[in-house]
Amino acid sequence: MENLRALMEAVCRIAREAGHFLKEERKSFRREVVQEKHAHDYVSYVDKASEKRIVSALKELLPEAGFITEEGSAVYQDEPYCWVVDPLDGTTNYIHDNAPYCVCIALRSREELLLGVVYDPCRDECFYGWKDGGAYVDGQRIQVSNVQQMEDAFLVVELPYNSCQYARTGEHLIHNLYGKVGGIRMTGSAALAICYVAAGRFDAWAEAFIGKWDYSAAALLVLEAGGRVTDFYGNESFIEGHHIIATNGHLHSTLQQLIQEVPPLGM
Ligand code: LIP
Repeated sequence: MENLRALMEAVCRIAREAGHFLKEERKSFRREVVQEKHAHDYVSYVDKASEKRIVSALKELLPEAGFITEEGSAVYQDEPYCWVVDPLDGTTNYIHDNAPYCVCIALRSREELLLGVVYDPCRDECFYGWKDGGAYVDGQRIQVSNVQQMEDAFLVVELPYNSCQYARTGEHLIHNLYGKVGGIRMTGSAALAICYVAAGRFDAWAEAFIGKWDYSAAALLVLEAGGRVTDFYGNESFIEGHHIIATNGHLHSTLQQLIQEVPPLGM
């Protein structure tokens, strides 16, 4: 696709506007409006309204593209290009007036990710990048860290909603990493945590039962920042997957082996 950079700059404007909408709505947000899609998987009018705004803006930008979105307000009919949109990643944080939460927009072809934008309205930081164009945060080029050993690693172990299928794996990871690495965090926003891997603020991240909308935009940034992204089996063609590992590259096989010792049920 021609001129990915110009397209990405327009997507950054759309993501910032959507982020400002989230922040404005947060001021008058009432917990009573929250609905539950699945156990502990929440949604509110803010997720849906934000998605509608983003989808209509992207339709003007690239009318021929399809959509894969968290709230399902637009569809994919095997178009050559597809937007992958999470209008509010970190919904549970948002509902409780916690950070982080963000807006995620990726564009992909049938084979690969082409551009990614993640806007964090809490810190007013915009992470973005395009294929073969590098990854950036607010104009600064970003690179993954150079941490080689797990004992020095600062990593993220996210626990998805699907506790019945992931509890054993989560417990195994925490049990085998706790006290043996530099630090473990759980953020509640896959997209921002993966952006932090791209920026060298974390060294590795892993989560299962994750939506394409949660990881696609940020995964492109890790690849452009010199890192590695695969599914839990180590496949580089991960964009249809739901079990994802994103690292600085050095720690990838160690983390993947640890997960494979107790893989999620049903995987
Ligand atoms: C969330 C992810 C988070 C994960 C949650 C949920 P949402 O996305 O960002 O990493 O642990 O289960 O999937 O629902 O806030 O867009």
